[in-house]
Amino acid sequence: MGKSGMDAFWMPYTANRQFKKTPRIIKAAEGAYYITDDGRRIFDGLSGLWTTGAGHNRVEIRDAVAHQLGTLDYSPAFQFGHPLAFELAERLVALAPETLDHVFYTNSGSECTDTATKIARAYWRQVGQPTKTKIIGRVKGYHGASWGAISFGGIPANKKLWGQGVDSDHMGHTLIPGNEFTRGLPQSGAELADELEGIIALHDASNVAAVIVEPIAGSAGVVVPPAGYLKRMREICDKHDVLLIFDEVITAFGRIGDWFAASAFDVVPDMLNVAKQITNGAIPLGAVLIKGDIYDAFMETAGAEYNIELPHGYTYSSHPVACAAAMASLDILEQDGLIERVAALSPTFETKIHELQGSPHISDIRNYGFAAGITLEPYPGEPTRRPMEVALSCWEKGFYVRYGGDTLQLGLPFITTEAEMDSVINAIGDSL
Ligand code: PXG
Repeated sequence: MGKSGMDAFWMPYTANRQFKKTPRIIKAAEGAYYITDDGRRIFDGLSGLWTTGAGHNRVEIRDAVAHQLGTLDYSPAFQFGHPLAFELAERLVALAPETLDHVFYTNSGSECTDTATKIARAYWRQVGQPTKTKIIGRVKGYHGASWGAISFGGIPANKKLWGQGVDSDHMGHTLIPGNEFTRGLPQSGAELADELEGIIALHDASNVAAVIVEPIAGSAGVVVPPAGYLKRMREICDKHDVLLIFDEVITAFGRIGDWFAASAFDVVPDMLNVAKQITNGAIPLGAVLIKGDIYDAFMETAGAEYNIELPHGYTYSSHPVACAAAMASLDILEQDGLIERVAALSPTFETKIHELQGSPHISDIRNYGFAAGITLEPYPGEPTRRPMEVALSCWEKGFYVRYGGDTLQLGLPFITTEAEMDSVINAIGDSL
C-alpha cells in the first residue's frame, strides 16, 4: 500500500502524518494475537481497544452473527421490536445489580454518555425539578467524543479545540502524591469524594442533574479509585438528589474480574453505561442500564398511552445483529469462565506488572483486574513523547501496548497465559 493509497482515510485519534509515513497495518487476528501485513504476530496487549477480552475471531460470535444476518438482518428500531432485543435486555438486567432493571440500547460509549445524561436532565424535568440540568464529570475522565462526552470528560487535549460545550463542571481526579505504585485500590484518598459536596454547594443542588464517572478511569491511564471513594460519592449524591452515572464502558463484563465495577465495589449507580466488551468488540453496541424509578417516572408523566415517553434513540439502537453478537459473547464469558479466570489471575498480573518498578523513567504503576496503567517521566516540555516511543518499540518487538497522554496502558485479553504476561511486561521493560 503506497502513500498515495493511504491519503483518503482521515484516521481517528491518530497522528495521521506519522502513521502514513510508518504504517502499522493489521490484516488478521486470532486469539490474543494480531497478524500484520508483513506476516508478524503481535500480542494484543489492550484487547483491541478494551473490547476483545475473549480473544479475536470467536467462532461462536461469527456463527451467531451469520445466523442472524440470514434470519433478520435489520428491523426498524422505533415503534417495532424483535425478540433478541428483549431477550438480551432481560439477560443484562439479570446480571446487573438488582435495581438496574431497564435497558436503553445505543451503538457506542459516546452515545451512552449522551443517552444517560439526556435521561438525567429529562428525568428531573418530568418530576418537577426542571432547573436540575448541570452534569458533573471529573478531571481525567473519558466518556467519548460526542458534544456531551467532551463536555463531561476531563482530558484537556480532547477539549481544547471545541469551545463551548454542554453545561458542566468537574471534580478533581484521584491520583494524589503518596499513592504511587499502589497495588489495587489505594487505601488513602476516599475523602477526595467530598469535593463533590463542594461543587454541588457551589452550583446549588437545585441546578445539578447528575454526576458521571468511570469507576476506574481507563483512557487517562487506569486510575483506580481509593477504597471507599465511590461509596462516599454515592452517599453525597443521595443526600443532594443528584443522579449517579457509572461509565463502565471499559470495566463491565470481566475486565476487573467481575461483571461490573458496581458489583465489585458494591456501589449501585442510577444508570450504568456499557459497550465494547458486550459484543467482544465484534459489532458496535452500547447500552445504558437504568433504575426502575427513572423509567417509571417517564411512563407516568407522558400523558396519553400513544405518546412517546422519551423522544430519543438511534437507527441502530437494538440492532439485531449486534444483539446476536452480544448474546454469543455473554455465552462465551459464562461458558469459558473468563470472568473467574481474570479474578483468579489478577494477583499474578499485579505482582508481575509491579516488577517494572525501578525500570528507567517509570513514575507510577497502577493496576486492577486485567488492567494496568504506567506513568512515564516526561521529556522536558514533551509529556506524550516517551509513552509513544516505548509503545512503538514494543510494536517492533511484537507487542501492542496502548499509549496516551503520559501513560502506557495494558488491558490484557482474559485468555492471557502467565508466560504471555511475562513477555509483554519484559517487552515494556526492555523498551524503557
Ligand atoms: N466511556 C469510556 C469509559 C471509554 O473508555 C467511551 C466512553 C467512548 O466509547 P466510544 O464507543 O464512543 O468510543 C470510551 C472509549 C484508550 C481508549 O486508549 C479508550 C477508549 C477509546 C479509545 C481508546 O484507553 N474508550
